[in-house]
Amino acid sequence: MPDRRDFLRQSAALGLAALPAAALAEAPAGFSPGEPSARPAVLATWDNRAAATAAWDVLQSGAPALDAAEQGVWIPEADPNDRSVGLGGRPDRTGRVTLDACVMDHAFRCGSVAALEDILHPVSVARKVMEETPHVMLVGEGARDFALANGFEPTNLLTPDSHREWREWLASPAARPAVNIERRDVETDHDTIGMLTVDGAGHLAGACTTSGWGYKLRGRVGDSPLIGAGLYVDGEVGAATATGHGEEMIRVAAAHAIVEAMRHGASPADACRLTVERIRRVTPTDPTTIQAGLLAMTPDGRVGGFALQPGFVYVAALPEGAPEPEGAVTNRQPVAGGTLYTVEAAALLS
Ligand code: SD4
Repeated sequence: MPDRRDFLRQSAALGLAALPAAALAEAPAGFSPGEPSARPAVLATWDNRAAATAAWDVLQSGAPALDAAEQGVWIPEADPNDRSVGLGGRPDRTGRVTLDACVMDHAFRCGSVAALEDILHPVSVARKVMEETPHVMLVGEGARDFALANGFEPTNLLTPDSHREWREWLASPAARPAVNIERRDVETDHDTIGMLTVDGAGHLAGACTTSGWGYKLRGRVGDSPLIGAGLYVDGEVGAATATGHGEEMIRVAAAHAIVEAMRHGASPADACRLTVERIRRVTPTDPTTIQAGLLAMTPDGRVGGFALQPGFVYVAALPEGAPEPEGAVTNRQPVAGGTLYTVEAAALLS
């Protein structure tokens, strides 16, 4: 066991100096005796209520956390109106829909795919990579070949609407070559899903899936399929996921940074805040032009989130009797045995 001096030294290195003394005295955060248990629980980025409800129902049936996370994110993957995930997702600038996804469970098992084309449920291909191969990550054509060899059907993911919007984008000034063409004003239409789940046994899992940055350069991969950037799960300490401009999350290994902050005593919301602060401190990009929306969960079902810009909304399904999530709760709706909250996360910038 590291002594307190070691711990304080490590904490300073991690930028945790601002934590209250009470938080520093306790580690790891996942096991604080006396706190009401909030299991099972589901947490997801953006207003993904249908996905959170689906995951909640899977947990209510007694299935493990990983099944819930996978089946929860199937909903936006199959929704043609969701322009950031799966079917109907915005293509790259050459008009091809390329998908990024990953899964991770409490036992450090993880799988991932990046730049995958023609497959409706990249999250399930990621799970297959985890379960059926000695690897963690497959990309591009190799990932597609692996999916087809494992029974996934080829599917055209470019819907007529997203094709039309891409053609309009091509004709717009935004499509012309320019310095910093990849940068643009903060989008308001993100809805990449990162989902964290904990089951009744206290096992955590997570899934993250996206079509990535709309009209990105061909070959661009964001944070969502990267274990440690868009998703990280440590079964003893907690889990974290991210949405927003993936380059920023990659820069600081955001999901891993959040989990490490929790390991050193930070609450889920504080761990997200510390990581957002770090992003703002180190980014070479103008922080007012980027978004980072971060979420975290402990094995006892405590949840929290924090964002760089206002407007980051998340959903949490929690059992009856569990404390409400921190932040501005904008909607409460009943789910079997619990409540589904929509929460506007606190933000660093105004
Ligand atoms: C990416 N983080 O590819 C993803 C995009 C995202 O909501 O989160 N959109 O950078």
